[in-house]
Amino acid sequence: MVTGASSGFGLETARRFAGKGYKVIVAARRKERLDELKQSLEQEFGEGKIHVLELDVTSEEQVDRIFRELPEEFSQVDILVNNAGLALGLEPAQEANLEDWHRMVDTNIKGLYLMTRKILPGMVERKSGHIINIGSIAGNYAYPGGNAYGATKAFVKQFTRNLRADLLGTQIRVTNIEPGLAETEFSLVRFGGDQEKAENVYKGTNPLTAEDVAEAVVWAADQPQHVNINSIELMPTSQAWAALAVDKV
Ligand code: NDP
Ligand code: 8X3
Repeated sequence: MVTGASSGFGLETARRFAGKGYKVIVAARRKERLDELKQSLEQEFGEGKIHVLELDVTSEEQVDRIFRELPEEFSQVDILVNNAGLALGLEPAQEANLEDWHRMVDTNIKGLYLMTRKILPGMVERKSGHIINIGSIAGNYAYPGGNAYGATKAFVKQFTRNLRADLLGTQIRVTNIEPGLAETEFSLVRFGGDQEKAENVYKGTNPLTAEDVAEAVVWAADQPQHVNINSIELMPTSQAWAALAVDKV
């Protein structure tokens, strides 16, 4: 099951898993996009492989009824990719829009733990499963304007580790994938649909692609059962750390 499969990392991850013969549940809010994805993947990899789940991960009620919506053959989730997420705005904290902060927390934190809490009991019962969270370098390093977004990804990082602690002895694996600059619809969403501003983020950078990140997700899932990849941090070669900033008077 891949959340946020209507675009970017989620879409490419769904494609990779389908290509490897997995049955894939593609979940997101934009159902038309998921329907198109299902059609294209089933044309490529065969009928009956993809199930579309229209889902807003921030809705406890929708997450709660997932299993009532899933056909029998899709009801045992082996791998959950908690990918649905977003950044909104890049203003300094004192100017940030509170509504944006609420939405990032609801999606990146609450959505991720609602999904995890819903899917985990079945995995534990079957003694088999893998939860792959999509964190970010923004959860590891601070940057101006990263404020609430980076903090939501720091939650993803620690939640992943704490899940590992809770799940010791159950055979369930948990992984945090932490990408850096990657060209998807991420910046378009962050800048409220401003195409030019979004394109400028990536101009001349040779950023990561959705395929690069999907490759890391599927690689982590493909490891033998006794190997747990705790985290993978990946950046484009063109991205690195800068010196800490100092305010000189
Ligand atoms: P995209 O904007 O291309 O994709 C985001 C996906 O999340 C969409 O499919 C969207 O689907 C889905 N989504 C958003 N809100 C919800 C919701 N409430 N319920 C269900 N689905 C939702 O961005 P990316 O592919 O880049 O982002 C995927 C993840 O990767 C995010 O968690 C992001 O924070 C993280 N990330 C991105 C990086 C980047 O530079 N691109 C780097 C590091 C991490 P829909 O709108 O149809 O619901
Ligand atoms: C997305 C990467 O650096 O734009 O999580 O926050 S960054």
